[in-house]
Amino acid sequence: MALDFETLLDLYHDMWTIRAFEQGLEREFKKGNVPGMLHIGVGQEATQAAVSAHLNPTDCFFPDHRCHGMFLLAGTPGEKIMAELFGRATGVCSGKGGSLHSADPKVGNFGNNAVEGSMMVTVLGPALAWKMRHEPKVACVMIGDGTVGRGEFHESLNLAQTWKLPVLYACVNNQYAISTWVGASHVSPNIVDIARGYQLPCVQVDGNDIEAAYAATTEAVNYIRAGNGPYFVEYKTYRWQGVFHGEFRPAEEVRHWKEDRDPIRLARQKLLDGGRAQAADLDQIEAGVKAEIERWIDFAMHSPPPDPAKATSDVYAEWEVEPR
Ligand SMILES: Cc1ncc(C[n+]2csc(CCOP(=O)(O)OP(=O)(O)O)c2C)c(N)n1
Ligand SMILES: [Mg+2]
Repeated sequence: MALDFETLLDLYHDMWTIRAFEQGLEREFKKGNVPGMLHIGVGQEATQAAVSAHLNPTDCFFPDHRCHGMFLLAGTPGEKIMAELFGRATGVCSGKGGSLHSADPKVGNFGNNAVEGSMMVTVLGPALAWKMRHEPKVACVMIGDGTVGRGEFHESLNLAQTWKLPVLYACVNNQYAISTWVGASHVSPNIVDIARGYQLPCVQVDGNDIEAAYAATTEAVNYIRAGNGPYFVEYKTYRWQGVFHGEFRPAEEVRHWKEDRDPIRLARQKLLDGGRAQAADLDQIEAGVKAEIERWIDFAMHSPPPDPAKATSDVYAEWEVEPR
């Protein structure tokens, strides 16, 4: 399905925001400026942009370990995310969450977790609350192909479909979990084949084609908001790198996904086709985003570390019990 020009241009901007953020972050990580583990989502931008474009601040999403881009697109100021990843007091979680434990509920980011798959169970909580209140909201959980091997995957799909909970399962099948090919550890390399056993609607889509990814997400979200229950979308994609990158995958496979299937390059071509956009304008989007990311890095670098005296603050939430 072809998207209108403005929407496609916005998504192109979003995808560049994610890529430039991740590449800037990786550069600083290699210099030793970013503490802890870092997993980046370069190559998977279309998937994240398509999902983010369908979520409102009153919905919620549980990002996974490659979803810094979704933090940004949800509306948390970029410098606050960058500072968080740098472990600085100006970060969105005061520098205490980092890449794997950050949240910003104001914009619907209910937080990630280093335990793969655990959010698949947590997502059922808000989903059940909204179902009981008859609120047409979406609770989204981002999961990788590796999550299929976790018990939570099956518990979650089973309960969500049995109770018809408003959950969007956004499965980012980048075909590898660390260095294991998806077909080597699951009964099918196509996760929808497995998810379908739980009788919810399941669709597999080209996660590097922004238009296809967007259209599949629209259908899923419309279905969920109409009160029909959960929906499973498998976005087939590829990660360009990661903590362990390159060495375990066939060189030709990596080349193919980077050069022939780059989601940004594919979107750029769609924008240029028929003279809808000028190359110079698209270059300007890229340059503008990159310059902004450098400002965020500068902000992070010049921010103080968290005060050790505040190590135990913000650890537990205040109790807020709503009247029935
Ligand atoms: C329960 C659990 N087991 C193992 C790990 C270590 N680990 C971190 S990332 C990862 C691979 C996850 O693969 P996938 O879900 O396909 O996501 P990808 O990294 O490919 O985006 C693993 C095993 C973990 N974080 N949690
Ligand atoms: Mg994977």
